[in-house]
Amino acid sequence: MPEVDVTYADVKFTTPKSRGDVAAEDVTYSEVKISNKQQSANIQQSGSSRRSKVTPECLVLLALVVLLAAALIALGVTYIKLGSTTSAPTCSSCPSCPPPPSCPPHPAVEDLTCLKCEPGWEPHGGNCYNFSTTKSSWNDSRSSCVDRGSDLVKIDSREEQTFLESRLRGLMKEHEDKFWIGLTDSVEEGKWFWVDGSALDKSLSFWIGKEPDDWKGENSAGEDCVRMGEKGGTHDLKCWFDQSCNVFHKCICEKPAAPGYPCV
Ligand SMILES: [Ca+2]
Ligand SMILES: [Ca+2]
Repeated sequence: MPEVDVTYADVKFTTPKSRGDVAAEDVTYSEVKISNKQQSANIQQSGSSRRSKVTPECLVLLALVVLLAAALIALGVTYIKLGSTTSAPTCSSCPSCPPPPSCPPHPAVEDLTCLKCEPGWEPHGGNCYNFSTTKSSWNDSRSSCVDRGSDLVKIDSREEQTFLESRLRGLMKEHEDKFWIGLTDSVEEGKWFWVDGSALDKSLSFWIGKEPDDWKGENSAGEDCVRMGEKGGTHDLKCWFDQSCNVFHKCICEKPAAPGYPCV
């Protein structure tokens, strides 16, 4: 049964007290009926109004939730990226900066300034040189170098020849006070090889005058070993002579300088 009808019945059985009351009853009935209709209409309007207001609010709320979720996801991704970046420290190439523990040590800035030579050896260009004070044959001279972890000098550059030629000027006491170097053609005449087995580079030859001449006046076997030096010096670095290997001379030994700490 509809609620409006119930309200109508309740009003109908109210006892009238006068004509004026009847009129009032009718008015009441009419008013109540209208009132109930209005209430019903209000209820319906309220219901429909509530339904029409909730839908946009829900949509806005839903949109906000979606935006918030997206923001949280983006924030999480950013955090993970930052974490991976900070957990992998970069390996700086700055030589003076200590590398992070996870990085390999800096490549040894090879201690060219810290290369050391033993007492009695002169450093030059990463090598150590010893200028002997005693004289012996070429073979014995070489053996004395090898016994000290070196060999007769091999001249690899014009710069090295310049250094040695200049150095000998101060060491030679007389014209014949020359020094053996590690060059020989004892295996095959005219084929000059250094003690390390490499052939002589003709562009880095410093023969003086008509040398090598393999002169046999002193030894019939000729001259298969090389000595160097001019007491008064040379203007063109040329001061090599071939000489009999049995002649006694001083010698120049050479070996690589050893890296060492501390630098002093
Ligand atoms: Ca050399
Ligand atoms: Ca000669």
